[in-house]
Amino acid sequence: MEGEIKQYATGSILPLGDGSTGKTVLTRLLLNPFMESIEHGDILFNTRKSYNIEIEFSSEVVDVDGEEITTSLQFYVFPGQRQKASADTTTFDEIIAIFDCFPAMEKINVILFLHDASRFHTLTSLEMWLRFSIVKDWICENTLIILVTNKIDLIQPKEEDTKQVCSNMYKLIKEHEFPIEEDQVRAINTSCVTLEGVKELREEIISWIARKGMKLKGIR
Ligand SMILES: Nc1nc2c(ncn2[C@@H]2O[C@H](COP(=O)(O)OP(=O)(O)OP(=O)(O)O)[C@@H](O)[C@H]2O)c(=O)[nH]1
Ligand SMILES: [Mg+2]
Repeated sequence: MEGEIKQYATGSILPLGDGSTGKTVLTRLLLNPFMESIEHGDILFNTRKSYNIEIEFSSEVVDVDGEEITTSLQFYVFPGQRQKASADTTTFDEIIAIFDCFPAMEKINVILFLHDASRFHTLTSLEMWLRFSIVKDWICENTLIILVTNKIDLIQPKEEDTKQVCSNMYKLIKEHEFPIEEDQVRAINTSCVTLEGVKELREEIISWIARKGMKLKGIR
């Protein structure tokens, strides 16, 4: 039987940011935008601090210029904690050292730089997270960078702060001669409580990976 050629695109997504900024919760919400409120509540109230890598996948058919692309998202979520809290807890640096050599971690399609709108220092520490991504050489011409201001249900972020950070990030990336355009650094405000911005963020990620992710062909 003759099969039909199917188009696939796959890409990695890396949420980065300090502990408790919402990386794990937001990832779970991005995976399933149609969840029941009971599951939403369970994710919000029962998510614990991460001490290991969390790998999550989802797949969806996306129309790109009239062509159906089966788009797979691969989320690699690490703990935000960089200082050791006690002898038996693990840090971001310890876990990344193990998973660094994953092929999917070589170049990242979407990096989410998350901060918590109610804790200003989590915004200023994004420069450190960006410098880390630069050292790791995760950014390439197919990388979309999104500054995610999370927890906007707690406090409304100042637009000028977000704009300033986006512009500083782009400047730093260009100083290191990464081949990315200014519109590859974007900003989205989210709340994992009200779900504001979550769908918009999901659409940005899926649409980017459908177009710029690794392309494969297969037979249906
Ligand atoms: N009010 C509010 N709380 C949130 C929001 N997003 C996440 N939280 C809460 O913030 C806490 C931390 O969320 P996590 O997703 O565990 O944060 P994380 O960035 O993965 O933290 P680490 O695993 O320590 O790196 C949890 O209690 C969440 O329920 C949000 O948009 N608004
Ligand atoms: Mg976590």
